[in-house]
Amino acid sequence: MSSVKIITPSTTTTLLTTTIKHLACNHNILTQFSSRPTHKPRQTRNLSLRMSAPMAPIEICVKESITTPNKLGDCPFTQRVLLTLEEKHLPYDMKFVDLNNKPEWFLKLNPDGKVPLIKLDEQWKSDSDVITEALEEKFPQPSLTTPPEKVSVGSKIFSTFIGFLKIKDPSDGTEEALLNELNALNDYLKDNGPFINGNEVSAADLSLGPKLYHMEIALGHYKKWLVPDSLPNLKSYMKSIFARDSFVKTRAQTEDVIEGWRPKVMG
Ligand SMILES: N[C@@H](CCC(=O)N[C@@H](CS)C(=O)NCC(=O)O)C(=O)O
Repeated sequence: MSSVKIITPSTTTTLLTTTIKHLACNHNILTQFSSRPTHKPRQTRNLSLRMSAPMAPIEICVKESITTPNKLGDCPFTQRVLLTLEEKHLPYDMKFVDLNNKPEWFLKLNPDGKVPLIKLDEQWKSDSDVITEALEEKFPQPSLTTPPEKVSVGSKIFSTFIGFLKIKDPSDGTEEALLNELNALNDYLKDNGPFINGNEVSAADLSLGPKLYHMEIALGHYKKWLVPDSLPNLKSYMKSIFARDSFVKTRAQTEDVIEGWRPKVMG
């Protein structure tokens, strides 16, 4: 704000407007305050500015790590919502929930007992589909909207991955089913990529990314299985999603992903 001290009256409005837009874009909330320059040139005295106040962090209940207390756990649906918050530059405050021993306070907020659970407009909302839509509506910038015709790209990968992970008989067709889905995604990305909606990341990537991360870790660990080199577009897609700052900040620890899937593999 020190720039206010040296500008002339004619440029004041433009500069302040620019500042206001920048701050509003960062924090989504505007409040009023009066400027108090340290030395007061005539033209800026009593100038009233609109400036952003820091936005209160959004409360979100997340799965707690099963290997490290007070750390984020291995829920791909939770990560999807955290990715959305990160990509929209929204502050948030995570409340860790031990899903093996759900606390009373959490069950009171959500009797279904599922995470993610988020507080928006004084209401607790569950389900990552509902939450990400509500976030898009309330905080439209930057837009993460995926066009409706692209929303279901890759949507069968998670269930076919789980099918393959659970199965004991290697020739039962579940690996083939997964490979078919991965091939289809690879072809789609080759023609339309690098992301599902082209050049920019969008909501569909933020949903699929955490699922592919679980697939890579769980199948690597339990089946010694890797995404084949014959799918280069998919491989570079995964690499670039996993390398995003938002992803690194919100990803589960490898050991949590492995432990999280153990009951399915053993069951
Ligand atoms: N459809 C839900 C799925 C959420 C979900 O299954 N969360 C799991 C953790 S990854 C959970 O809370 N499980 C606890 C339980 O079912 O008791 C969403 O998209 O948010």
